[in-house]
Amino acid sequence: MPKRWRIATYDPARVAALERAAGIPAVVAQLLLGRGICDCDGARAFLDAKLSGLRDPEELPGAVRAAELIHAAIRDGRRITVYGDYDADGISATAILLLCLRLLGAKAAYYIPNRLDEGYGLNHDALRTLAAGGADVVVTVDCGIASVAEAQTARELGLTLIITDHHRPSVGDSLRESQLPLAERVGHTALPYAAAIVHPGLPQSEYPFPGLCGAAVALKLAWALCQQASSAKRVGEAMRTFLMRAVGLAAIGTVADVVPLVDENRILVRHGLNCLRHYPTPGILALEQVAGLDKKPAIDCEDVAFAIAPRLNAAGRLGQAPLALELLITDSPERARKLAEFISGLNEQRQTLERSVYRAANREARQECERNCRTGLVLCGRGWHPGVIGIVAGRLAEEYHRPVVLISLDELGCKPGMGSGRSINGFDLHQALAACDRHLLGHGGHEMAAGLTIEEAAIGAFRAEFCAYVERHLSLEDCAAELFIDAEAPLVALTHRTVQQIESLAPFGHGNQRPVLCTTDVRLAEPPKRIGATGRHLALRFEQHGVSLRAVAFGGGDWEHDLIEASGPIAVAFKPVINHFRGRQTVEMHLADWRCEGV
Ligand SMILES: [Mn+2]
Repeated sequence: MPKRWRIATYDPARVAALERAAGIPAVVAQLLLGRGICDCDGARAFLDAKLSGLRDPEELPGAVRAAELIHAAIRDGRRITVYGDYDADGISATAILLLCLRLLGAKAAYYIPNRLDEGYGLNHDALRTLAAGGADVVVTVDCGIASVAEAQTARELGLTLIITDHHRPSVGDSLRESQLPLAERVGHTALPYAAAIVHPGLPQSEYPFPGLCGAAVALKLAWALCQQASSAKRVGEAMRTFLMRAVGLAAIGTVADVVPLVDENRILVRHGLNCLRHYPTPGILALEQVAGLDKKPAIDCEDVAFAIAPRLNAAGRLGQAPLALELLITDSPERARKLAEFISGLNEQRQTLERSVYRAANREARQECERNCRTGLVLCGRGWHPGVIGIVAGRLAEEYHRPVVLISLDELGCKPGMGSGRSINGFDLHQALAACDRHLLGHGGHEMAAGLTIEEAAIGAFRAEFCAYVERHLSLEDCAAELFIDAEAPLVALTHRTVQQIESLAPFGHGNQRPVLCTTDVRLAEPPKRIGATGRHLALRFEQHGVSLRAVAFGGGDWEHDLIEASGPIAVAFKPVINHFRGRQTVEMHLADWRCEGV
């Protein structure tokens, strides 16, 4: 299905004013205005993204109280366990807090639940195990805010519970009758009882930026701990080095959790990418080496998203998250190298599993879509590895542009099915599951991604209700994929200087996408050439009014035929990039889409 192009509108007078005031090229001014930055000061702050732009940790609700409680526990020699999560954000968050506690001389341990047999978040059995093992204080990272009943268990076990999280709390009305007295109600939400809750986005919170990931919340708490330990805003040298490492780890969590790269997240990632290079833990260094990143002059968001985070996640997906954590916190380069190699092996295993589930699920998806073109997909298969169904659901949601739920059925048919769903822009998956929850054993997540458990026998009824819900809430128009285009710009405008300025809007990612430009009246300067081992990509050269530029269409190999057939001028949508090759820098286009003109 062809994509609809949506070109951002703009006001030429405002573009001209910002162009003059900030001394930047018109297209850059237009890109900034499109990102809601209207004046010279805003443009400077955005382009500089200084580390000092991070808010003081004292401003984060709960951070001061949590830090005080933790310091008291350290002073009293009480044992602290950091309770984390098995994804890249949760592992990074656990590493940050654990390194900090050890630096402060705490008796600190960690616990990461097993994705395959415990699942996400606090659970009763784990808390009992921790209490029996002598833990006094449990500090959650990247989880816990929805664990109303589990917090009660912690209390009964005599544990001091400190929750740090960034997920949505439970809605009070969704709690079972028996749980209601256990929760503290704030408006419509129900919070677990805890000695402290550190969270950037609870209802009635005054914190200006709720978009922090779990690792960034952990970083703020660690920073508050360091400040209190130093009795000063400026911390000593060892703590400073630790905090720079922690900024690098927080950047991994931020990119991996796909939170919007604006405000504090943009600052964290911009500086964190540098910290990963200049203040690496032995584990980060080893990861960079196994992924071949050590040869690059700098680490960018794509390196984190496609090389570092998937390796950490692979460990969790295959039930080995503690190894990824050990990798991040070890002091030994030798052990780091071994762990990094082992985890890369797990990542290759994950890729193989993913391919096989993708093939099976895609076969089903194609048949379903032929039957009904405007509804969601609920697909299930026996033995699909539960650790990869989320990634495959994401790929299918993108390909078919509709919400997708994949359910892994137990090999023996005795345990309930485990499902994972991914959504598309404008469709709230969390709400959709809540609307069908009478068929589910449990579910959790947010707008774009969610998990569920379901009895096998209930899948048919769930599918019918879920698909009916999708049909009611998704128009035919929503089902057509859209391409957002930031601005029109002729090839002649793509000078080295301008494209370099566009690069300074980086780091790019969710919420701050690499700009897409378009232009018309373009012709092929030479026949396109398939490149890549299997000819998946296309190398091209475009020409417009005497200016010619090289372009690459990643995954666009199949366009070859149609592009040769297109006789007249075409319109192209593309991302301008600077290509570094053998010490030379050239402007290049990454082709996103194209169309014949006059149709
Ligand atoms: Mn997270």
